[in-house]
Amino acid sequence: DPRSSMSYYERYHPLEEIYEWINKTTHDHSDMVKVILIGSSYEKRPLYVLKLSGKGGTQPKRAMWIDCGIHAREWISQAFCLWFVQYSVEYYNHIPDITEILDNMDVYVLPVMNPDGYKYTWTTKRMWRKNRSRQPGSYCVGTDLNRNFDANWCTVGSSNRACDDTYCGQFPESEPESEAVANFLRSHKETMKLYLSIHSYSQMLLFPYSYTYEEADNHEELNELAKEAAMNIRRHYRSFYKFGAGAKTIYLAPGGSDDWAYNLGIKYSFTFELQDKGRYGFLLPPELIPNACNEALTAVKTIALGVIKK
Ligand code: ING
Ligand code: ZN
Repeated sequence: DPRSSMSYYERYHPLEEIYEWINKTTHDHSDMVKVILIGSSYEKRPLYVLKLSGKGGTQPKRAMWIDCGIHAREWISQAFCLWFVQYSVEYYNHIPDITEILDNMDVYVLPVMNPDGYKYTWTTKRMWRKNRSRQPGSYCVGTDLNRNFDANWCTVGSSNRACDDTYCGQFPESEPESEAVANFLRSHKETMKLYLSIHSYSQMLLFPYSYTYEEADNHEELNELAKEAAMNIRRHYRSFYKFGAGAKTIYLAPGGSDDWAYNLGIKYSFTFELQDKGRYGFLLPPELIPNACNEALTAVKTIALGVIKK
């Protein structure tokens, strides 16, 4: 059975397995990986961030952030965070690009930003997007965590109705998951140089703004980094990724994490939409995990190295 030879990283994993994986990875690579509890979800599940660090480079270290699984049903996203951490611990000091990245930046990885929603997609409703918070005066459940940040919050492109998939929540950072991420980034804003948020699907490399059609101050710089990443993906994997400011490239969407991080002062801020372009959509078959993750890895490395060289 060829399936039995598929690696751990070529499969999707339920939440409990990911928690076990976090535990095992931090123990097996205690020289490189530290675990940080940044908060807990609405249903009181822990939000663990893995801090990856190399030995070299100059101090104090700059840092970058990657979150996965803001949206529950985008399973390739959570799978990518595991893939990225595994690649980092396996190839640090063996492959130059990841070595250079980890020698120059601490990398904070949040593999499952929305654990309650992720759990729910495994047990009850595969196409769930939001978290699982209860809303006063409504039978509907859940806030869209990527509409809950304080960036033109709850304007056009999101909904103030609790039953909708893009419900913005009661107020900015009303949700424990978005509040935990925002608090962590605020407390690390001096060193944090790059923010990355991993979603699916549609194969796009997006950057601020999504809440307005206006261009970011360093639009050209962001566009060049995204273009280089898309070119590298095309060269290596023959896959096409669009790139551009969120509002013009995908749709107007206020309250997103990348726009908020950008306005906080993290001037290199991106949202990746991984495979595919709609054939399978959120139900990307596990056979496609390696290619999807390698494409995303190419984009992460291209952009991180570009930021390091600035
Ligand atoms: N797409 C994102 C969403 O939250 C996005 C697009 C990017 C919105 C950046 C805001 C900021 O709708 C998916 N697939 O979730
Ligand atoms: Zn998403």
